[in-house]
Amino acid sequence: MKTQVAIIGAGPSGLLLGQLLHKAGIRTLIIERQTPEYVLGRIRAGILESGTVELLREAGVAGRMEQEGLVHHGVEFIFDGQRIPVPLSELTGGKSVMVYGQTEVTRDLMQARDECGAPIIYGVSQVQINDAKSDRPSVEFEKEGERCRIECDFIAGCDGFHGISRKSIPREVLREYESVWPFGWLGLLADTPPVNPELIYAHHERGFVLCSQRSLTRSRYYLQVPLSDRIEAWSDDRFWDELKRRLPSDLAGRLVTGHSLEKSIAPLRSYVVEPMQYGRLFLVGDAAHIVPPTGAKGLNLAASDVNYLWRILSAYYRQGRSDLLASYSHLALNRVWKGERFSWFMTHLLHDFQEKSAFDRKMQEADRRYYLGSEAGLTTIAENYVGLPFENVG
Ligand code: FAS
Ligand code: PHB
Repeated sequence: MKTQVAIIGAGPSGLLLGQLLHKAGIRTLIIERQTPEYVLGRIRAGILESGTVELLREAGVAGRMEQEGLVHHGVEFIFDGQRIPVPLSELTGGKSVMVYGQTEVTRDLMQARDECGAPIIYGVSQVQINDAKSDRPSVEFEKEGERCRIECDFIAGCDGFHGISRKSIPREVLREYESVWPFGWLGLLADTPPVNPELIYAHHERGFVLCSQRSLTRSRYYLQVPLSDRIEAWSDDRFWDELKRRLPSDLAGRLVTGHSLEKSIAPLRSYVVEPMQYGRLFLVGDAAHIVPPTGAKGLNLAASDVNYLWRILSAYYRQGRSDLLASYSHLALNRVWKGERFSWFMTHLLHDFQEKSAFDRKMQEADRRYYLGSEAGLTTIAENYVGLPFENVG
């Protein structure tokens, strides 16, 4: 098999990159380990930055999002029982975020891929990357017992944190940066109306709370839990009771509870690998970086990488700009580290750290009072939350 860009992974990174390159007339082939149903079954992100929304429009897959997505112009913080509105649009010259689940983004991208007839192969195994440093790299994989080979110009490693792309780069080439957080997030999805029109990020002495949503009839809630907690110990009733204990009484009083459609505990990690390219292999999204979800940056940083890579590859094929190929890692990492910082900042600001010293807990409290009590503080939160601007390519 031959193509111009071989894409490993059919999550949001791989599908969005494939769609943008296809629209630019560049041939791609996507290979995916799982089935489409499995990929769609993963309940993950819910908030799209303004830049991600624009990119989905540029990819021609924004139709259903425009119909069903919810534009949010603000978000709310709570600490010491005090409710603090953050007027995102007012503080950022009109920018907003879109509430539209990653599952729906992935579904829209899968449908677009099917409609354009561009090749995608599910259920692959034994994937191997060859000759990434040459100008004729290739990808091998197995499908139904047959060994296959893709000859290509470039390889996009969009295969997530546990994929093979990052691991196929010699370890001595890579620099890894990691911080593992001492707690997890217990998430619950339910067909219940959201407790509040805007998202709520709440600090509480019993632990962090996030009240999010997928639509006006589907809610997503998260509770900070110890890493030792197991999902079997969390019945729906226990979840709802704990959520009510961590919310102010007026919100707890109007919380609509219901049966969980999905319930899971996710560990929190901050991770970046440098560089994000090796010869003609480019790492994209979770293959290169992970953030704690507190800043709603994971999916959006994946889109950020795609924004840079598709423009660089389009300039290569359409204007002969091979000089831009070497700029991908630097451009992507500039924005990745700002996303890592904001996610780290929000996680530090809002979670309960049992092991912190009394002094450090006072510093954390002072941070909350400063950032949530000043125009400058609220503005820095708002401009990072809606998404910082992309740098120009070339
Ligand atoms: P993905 O991991 O989504 O996709 C990688 C794809 O590659 C997968 O389909 C995988 O099957 C495939 N693959 C792996 N190895 C392969 C191989 N060898 N060959 C072929 N295919 C292979 N982000 C937020 O912004 N907000 C959130 O609330 C949030 N919650 C999250 C909760 C959880 C439990 C997790 C794990 C992540 C969460 N994230 C969240 C982050 C998440 O949304 C990611 O940022 C996003 O999925 C990144 O997309 P991809 O880079 O495409 O990686
Ligand atoms: C979600 O809806 O899943 C969500 C929203 C905002 C976050 C994290 C997760 O910061």
